[in-house]
Amino acid sequence: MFAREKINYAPIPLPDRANLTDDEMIAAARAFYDQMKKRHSVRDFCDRPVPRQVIEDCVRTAGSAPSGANHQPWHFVAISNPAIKAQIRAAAEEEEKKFYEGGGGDEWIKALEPIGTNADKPHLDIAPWLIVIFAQRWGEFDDGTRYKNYYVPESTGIATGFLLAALHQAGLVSLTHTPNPMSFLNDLLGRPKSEKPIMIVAVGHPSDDATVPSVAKLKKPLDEILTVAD
Ligand code: IYR
Repeated sequence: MFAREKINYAPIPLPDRANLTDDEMIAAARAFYDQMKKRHSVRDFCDRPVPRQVIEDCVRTAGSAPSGANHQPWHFVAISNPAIKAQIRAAAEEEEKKFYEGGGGDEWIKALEPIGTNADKPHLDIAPWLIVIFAQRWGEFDDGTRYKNYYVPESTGIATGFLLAALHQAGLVSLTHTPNPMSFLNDLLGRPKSEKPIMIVAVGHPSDDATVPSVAKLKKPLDEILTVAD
């Protein structure tokens, strides 16, 4: 994406400055929290389609995330093709079966009990879209030479967070899914070995009888997650 000669330091005035009053900030921060706390990971999807344009804009949001040296070390593959989704489901369930039959280890499998997960992943078929996030270990200049990427897990993690927030804002539900190992996704989706699949996000609308585990509503209180030094 980058032409080597175009990468130089050239500051521009801060675009899109918000400039809110303190009261406006307080209201805006609370309104965003009120919106985000309604986001849940949902495992029960219905097959209602979602316009491609919505997915594209949510990925645009993800792509606006900050990243190490602004290298944007990510690639997203959005899949609505039923045959490809079925292949992903079959391959993921094969891995999950090994995990839940003991491969994950007793402690991990026990930790998942309150979440109610198991090796069946019907959402990978039913959700109208799967978005796979790939992390790029290195990038390529227009002339084909390689450059190193920095803070790749952090950058792709932030972008994925943006993606989940954007999907929620668009009125959709999502589920992050991380079969282990995930390298089958490179072959299935034709991505180069230099990219590491880090997550599958199932996206769509919830089924009428969708549930979430009650523990999902237990969030650590602020005094547990925040220390203020003032
Ligand atoms: N990858 C498995 C197991 C799993 C692991 C964690 I940590 C979770 O929060 C949920 C599931 C699966 O997707 O079932």
